[in-house]
Amino acid sequence: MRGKEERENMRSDDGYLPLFETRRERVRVMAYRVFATTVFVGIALIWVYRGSHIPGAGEDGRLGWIGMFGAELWFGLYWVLTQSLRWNRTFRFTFKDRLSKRYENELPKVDIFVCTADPSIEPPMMVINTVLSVMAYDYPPEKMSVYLSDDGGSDLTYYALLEASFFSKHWIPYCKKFKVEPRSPAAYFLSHHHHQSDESQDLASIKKLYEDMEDRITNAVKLERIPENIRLKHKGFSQWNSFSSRKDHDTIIQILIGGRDMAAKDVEGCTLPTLVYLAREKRPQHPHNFKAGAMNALIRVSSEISKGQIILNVDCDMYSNNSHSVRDALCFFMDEEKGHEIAFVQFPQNFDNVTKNEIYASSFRVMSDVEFPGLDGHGGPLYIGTGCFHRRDILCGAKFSKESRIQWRRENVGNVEESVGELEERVKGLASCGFEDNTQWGREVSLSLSLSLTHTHTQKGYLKHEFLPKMGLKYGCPVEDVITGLSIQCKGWKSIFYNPARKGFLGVAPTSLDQTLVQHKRWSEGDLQILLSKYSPAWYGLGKLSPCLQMGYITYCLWAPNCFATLYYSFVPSLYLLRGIPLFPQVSNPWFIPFAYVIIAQYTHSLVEFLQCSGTVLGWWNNQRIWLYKRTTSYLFAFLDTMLLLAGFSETTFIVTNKVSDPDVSQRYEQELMEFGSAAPMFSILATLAMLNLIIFVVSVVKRSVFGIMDMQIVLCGVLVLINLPVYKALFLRKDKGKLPSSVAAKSVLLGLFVCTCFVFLF
Ligand SMILES: *[C@@H]1O[C@H](CO)[C@@H](O)[C@H](O)[C@H]1NC(C)=O
Ligand SMILES: CC(=O)N[C@H]1CO[C@H](CO)[C@@H](O)[C@@H]1O
Repeated sequence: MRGKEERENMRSDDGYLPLFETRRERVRVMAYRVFATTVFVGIALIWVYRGSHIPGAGEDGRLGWIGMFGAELWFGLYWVLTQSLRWNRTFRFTFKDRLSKRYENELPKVDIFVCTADPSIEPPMMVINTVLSVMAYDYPPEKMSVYLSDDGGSDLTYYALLEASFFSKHWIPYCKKFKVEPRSPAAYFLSHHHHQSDESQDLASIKKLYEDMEDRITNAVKLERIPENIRLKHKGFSQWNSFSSRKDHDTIIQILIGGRDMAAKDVEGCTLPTLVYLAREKRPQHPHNFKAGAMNALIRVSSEISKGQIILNVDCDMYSNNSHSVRDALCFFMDEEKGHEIAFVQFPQNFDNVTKNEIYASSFRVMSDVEFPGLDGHGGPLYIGTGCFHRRDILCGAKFSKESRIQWRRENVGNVEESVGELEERVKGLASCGFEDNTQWGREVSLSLSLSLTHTHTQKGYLKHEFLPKMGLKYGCPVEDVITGLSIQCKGWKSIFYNPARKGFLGVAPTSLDQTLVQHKRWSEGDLQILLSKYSPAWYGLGKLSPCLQMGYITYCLWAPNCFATLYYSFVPSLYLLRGIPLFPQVSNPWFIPFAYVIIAQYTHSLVEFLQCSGTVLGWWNNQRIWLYKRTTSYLFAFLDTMLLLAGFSETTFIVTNKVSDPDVSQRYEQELMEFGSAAPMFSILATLAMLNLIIFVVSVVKRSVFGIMDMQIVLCGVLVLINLPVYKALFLRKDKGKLPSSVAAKSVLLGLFVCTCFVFLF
């Protein structure tokens, strides 16, 4: 009641002041629309030219020409789809002072989920730095609970978390006293090792505590076991007595801080946030559904322990770089006017280890600064699995209604009489394998479902479930996050993209080409599966999402099929060059103009856009290279694997990206030297394409004088050679371990020569 009165007073006295503001870029967007229209005219002219100049039957190059037409049709149509991302960019700004003025005493509870899966590639020290950074949020500690889900079920991770719980008693008050940023100890000490000024005394002592802890943990990790004295001292370790393997164990749950008898205070006597360790039950015969399964177990367990109305989830490598992010997110959810429609607030993925020229294009600059703000203008960005705040009720299937207002009142959960031990026992079952059987949790989104006819759904009983709320994250898709976000948006909820100047979360970007390509394979594969699933943005989203948002989703879903047009363009024109068959108009031909215009305009625009997102020219060039490599390898493999999956030959897999690399690799990464180092099939494709183009380029230049002819095929071939320079270096010049193995070199040269010879003599 009181809240309502205040709100009305606020309106009458000083007008209604929203908690966040939305700005649209009108002038720039208008200018962009004009520009895009001219590019579209160019594209249309290219289509007309291709369609009207097809060589007759029996003429040279007819097949190649038709292929070019197909590729350009695809490129053009795909370009049209991507326009949705640039048509209506929207930026958000929050007013945290208004939030605390109005709601400081009514702030909702927030549950923070940190997910880790494997201690060998996600080191416990990294995990606890993330945990400590979110525990130290500038938010009332009694309203905050941090959960670590450990799918590795590792006692080492548990041990590290135990140590972190002790360290937090010193770290959190230190952060508050000196307004420390960022609040991940490792990142903070790294940025503060030079100037030890006024706070030096405290800094030195907290740093000492941290380093001692680090020593103990790294020692335990190195020995792969917990020191006996520690193991005996803390009863939590006894839960590993019945542990047989990470794929086969009981639920392990430990409330390290919080609850009636564990309400620890920090060294200054202040309450600490609740801290919980969870390793859900795993059985070999039971699918565990990867991260989505872990998230769902966390949702259930937390609903008995703290029941925060807001859930934040972060990957274990993404520490908080801004202690105000929770308040930022609440400015959206608690806004009186628009807040009730918002289901989730997504922060961008940023990384603190991208090098200046981002050799693997891993900064996602354009995505964070252009594309996602673009989606936000049409109803909200995708949910990308980390750095995202959700409303619990919506994640658990709440129905959308325009009128409903949520009550931000604190709910008391749990039994006050209950001890921590009893509580732990009680919630164990919620994280068991069998709990989800015959429930709506996760509701599988298998591909075959969408392809079988609707009446078979009824037979299988799917239709009758349709009306029950779907609970939690969806299973059966390598990008469980995107499909979950999509299904939420299809119900009518909105999402928000919030990208503050000081980044909210910083993670670890891949540091080798292999990791980068594998990561993109998973993403593009998952997105393609969404397109083919029941929740396809193309038809399920019809009428539920705004058409532009639909287009935006489809842009990502079509990543994988993009491979064909790009593959075609990256060797067919070159092969035809070898035989002197033109596939493009000559410079003197007026039809040359649309080609030149589209190419120059698009690339200039992309460069300018990249620079506006504070990238470098070389960084842009590297981005173009990765663009090509993703399309010719990751996307191709993703497409093929999805087809195999459709045909029933394979199963969904989930690969966790490695977050540790040996010092050698790190050094090369910092020198921005591309890391190959193995004979992965993807590299063979890259090397062969590179060799093919090199051979053809050399032959063409030798065969005719380059002067006087500005043949687009030569230019294209030359650009492909130029962009592949790091591959040639890795094939023939480099001596370090990151080079391409000589077997790949031999294979690519032979294959390149073979294809060229075949093409010249056989066709
Ligand atoms: C992370 O936080 C620090 C300290 O507040 C700030 O200086 C830095 O710019 C932030 N990093 C990014 C990428 O925003
Ligand atoms: C520039 C930078 O910080 N690079 C680091 C990024 O993270 C990887 C993996 O932890 C390190 O190996 C790099 O040195």
